[in-house]
Amino acid sequence: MTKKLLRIGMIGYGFMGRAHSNAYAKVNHFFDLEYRPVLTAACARNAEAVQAFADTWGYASLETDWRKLIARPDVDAIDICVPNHLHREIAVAAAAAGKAILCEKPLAMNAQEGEEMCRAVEAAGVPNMVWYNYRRVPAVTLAKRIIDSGQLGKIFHYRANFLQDWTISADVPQGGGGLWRLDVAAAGSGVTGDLLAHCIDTAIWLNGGIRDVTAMTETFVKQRKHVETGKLEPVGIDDACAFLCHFQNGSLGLFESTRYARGHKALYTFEINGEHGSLRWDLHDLHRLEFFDHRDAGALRGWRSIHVTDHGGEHPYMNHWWVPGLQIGYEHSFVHQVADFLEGYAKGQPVAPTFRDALETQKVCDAVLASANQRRWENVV
Ligand code: SOE
Repeated sequence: MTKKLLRIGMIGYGFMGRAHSNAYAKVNHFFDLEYRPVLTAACARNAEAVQAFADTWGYASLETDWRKLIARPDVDAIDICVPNHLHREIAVAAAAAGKAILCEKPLAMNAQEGEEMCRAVEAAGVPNMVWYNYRRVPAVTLAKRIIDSGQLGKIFHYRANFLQDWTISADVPQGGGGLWRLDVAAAGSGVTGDLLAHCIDTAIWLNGGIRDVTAMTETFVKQRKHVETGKLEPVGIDDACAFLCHFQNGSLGLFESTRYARGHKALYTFEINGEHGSLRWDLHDLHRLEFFDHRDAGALRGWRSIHVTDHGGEHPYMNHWWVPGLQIGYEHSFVHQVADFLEGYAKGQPVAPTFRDALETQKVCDAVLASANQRRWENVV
């Protein structure tokens, strides 16, 4: 059957531009879908860089002004892969132009912007999704199924970490194309919006809403050279953040993120403890889910390490890939997200996390930053 086309206009060409383009290129090889994404146009201000990106990934045309991209009738969906401070304006304009929108995380600089983006996509009735990709690592999706089946019983604890070590040197500058994540004007926050946002998105998905938080943040390097001005400028982002919270289901949460944990490159881990059992997951070993069931027979009771690579519908997404036992990795979480998006698009159904879902994460991030600032508990509102 000839596929219907979803013509993609990609804005940005960094790490995420590559991750998403790769997913669009692969999805129809592995998933039987009504729609096929087509790499119609790539857009960025730097014509030379975007040309090189388009050549590598096979985009058919270029734009250097995102407004022109959005105005193009041959583009159906806008993928926003630019620094956070540009998300709102692009998304609101893309919604007004009737485009579907796939926006890189976090949704926005703060919840106020996020709310405006939600209103824009909802008023326009356009499909929208935010790239919180870790939900679709098969082991994480399996964790969701196990929790939803009630096997863990009442939940008491949820804890998550996202640890990196790439900004320890005070010589790393801030700003510009590569290091905008260190520039508060472009990123909005540091590890809270960049890394904890992933942990919060997964946590809300697995364990429900977060009621209130108490947080601390630290900026270890107070000044860094700014790539654009060439001057030493104050650092406005949080280098590290830890917070406690109450979930709406009564369980307690403990979250930590830093870019100063020497030896850790992207150690995202979570653990959830319930009345009957526990689950834990580690991004560095992402195809495994560890499960403990207290109801197992006494002598055999212990942590199981489930290699989440089996077929037969038991292990999420895996029947689309190789033969049982052969694992997949990071990039596949994006392929799964595109596959789910295209399925929802064909059926006219929303695909989570929508902008509205991602706004919940944004609200928690805002409360975390406010709590650290005010040195007190903050409700998530
Ligand atoms: C930061 O280093 C980063 O690339 C985040 O921006 C991504 O969202 C995360 O998945 C990996 O780390």
